[in-house]
Amino acid sequence: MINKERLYNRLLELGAIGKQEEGGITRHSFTAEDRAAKELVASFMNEAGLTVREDSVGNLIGRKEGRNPEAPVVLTGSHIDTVCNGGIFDGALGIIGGIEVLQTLNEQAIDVEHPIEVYAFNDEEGCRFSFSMFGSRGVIGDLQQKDLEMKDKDGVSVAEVMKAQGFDPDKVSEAIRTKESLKVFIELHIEQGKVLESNNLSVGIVSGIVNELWLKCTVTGEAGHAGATPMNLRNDALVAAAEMVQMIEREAKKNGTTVATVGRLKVLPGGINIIPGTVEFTLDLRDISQDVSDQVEKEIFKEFGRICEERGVELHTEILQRIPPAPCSEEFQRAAQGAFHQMGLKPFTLPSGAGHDAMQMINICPIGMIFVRSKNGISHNPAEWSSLEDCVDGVNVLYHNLLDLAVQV
Ligand code: HGY
Ligand code: MN
Ligand code: MN
Repeated sequence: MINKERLYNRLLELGAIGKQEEGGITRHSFTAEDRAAKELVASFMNEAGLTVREDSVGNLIGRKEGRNPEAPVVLTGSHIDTVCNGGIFDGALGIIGGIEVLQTLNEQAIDVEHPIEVYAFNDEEGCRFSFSMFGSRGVIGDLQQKDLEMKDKDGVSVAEVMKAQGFDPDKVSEAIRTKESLKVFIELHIEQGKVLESNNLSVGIVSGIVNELWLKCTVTGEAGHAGATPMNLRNDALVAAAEMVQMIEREAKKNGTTVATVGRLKVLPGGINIIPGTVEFTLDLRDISQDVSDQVEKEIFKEFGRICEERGVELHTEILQRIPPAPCSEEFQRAAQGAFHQMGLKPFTLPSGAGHDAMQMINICPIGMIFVRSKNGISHNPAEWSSLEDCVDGVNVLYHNLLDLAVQV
């Protein structure tokens, strides 16, 4: 049904925005690259015959009208931003795939009862301001003053960059959608793991999304002279932090489902001949079970205390975000299985180890996710890749699902 060439060419065209010398693409929120990407996606939405608008938190939205404009809206889409030096499919596939479905429906002059909208969500990755899903949190009404005051590495706040791009931080609540106005949110996304590939499948149905706990940890020891301070008289913040990082890996490995990552670490003051006085690092902790995640978190904090005691350092932790796991609706999973059968594909269900805007949207409507195979399970890396055939399978499943949901009276 869909136009394969158009789908892939648009993915490649969007994937050319934010190209980095050292490889991959970087498109952070409220940057020139982000603006260029939105202009391009808006042009695709126009070509698809959709009405296009940008909401008060920077989400771009394309809408196909339904016979009943008051009927709850069927939503799809994903995020338009990327991590640093990321791949071209993460987020983009859900946007370009959603536009392709709506353009195909319009070209086939297929009328639907419910309006269908495709969102290009702003700032899902959280790479610029250290908390994620800004755009989808705006849609559910979860943005607070502290979020708008968060600063990037150059000390510029969310509110400041919003104003610089013509947004009014006092109007973020205008992006809110009500529960009554929505039917379901379905997100097409690459798997970013190896499960589909190891089962030799192109697409899968997501059962649920793991939780996400992001912490900022600051270890304070005592800066000192690297030459004149004997080893037994040191409170070296970096050696203490290093022991904490290894302990985090050890605790996460214990149960086989939890994942923990220290993605950022900063050593201060950072002189070759100075014993580090302060170390800042981040922790990203996830599990499909909130109870298991809570248990691992408790163990990690117990061990933090032991290490601080033994090494004479202090630890301050700041919760950057705490998002519960998000189950996908059973009804959607059954509907997706129907689409798989319709397409002669073997229905296969798997959890999502990655976080998605759907984790926010579950607060205002049921969610569903369709995964497309990732080559070697690689993502958040320039080598991220999905084949045209696999992307087409994913978009065709999305086509069946959106159509089934939108035609129901
Ligand atoms: O962090 C994640 O799981 C997603 O890529 N934002
Ligand atoms: Mn990502
Ligand atoms: Mn993503």
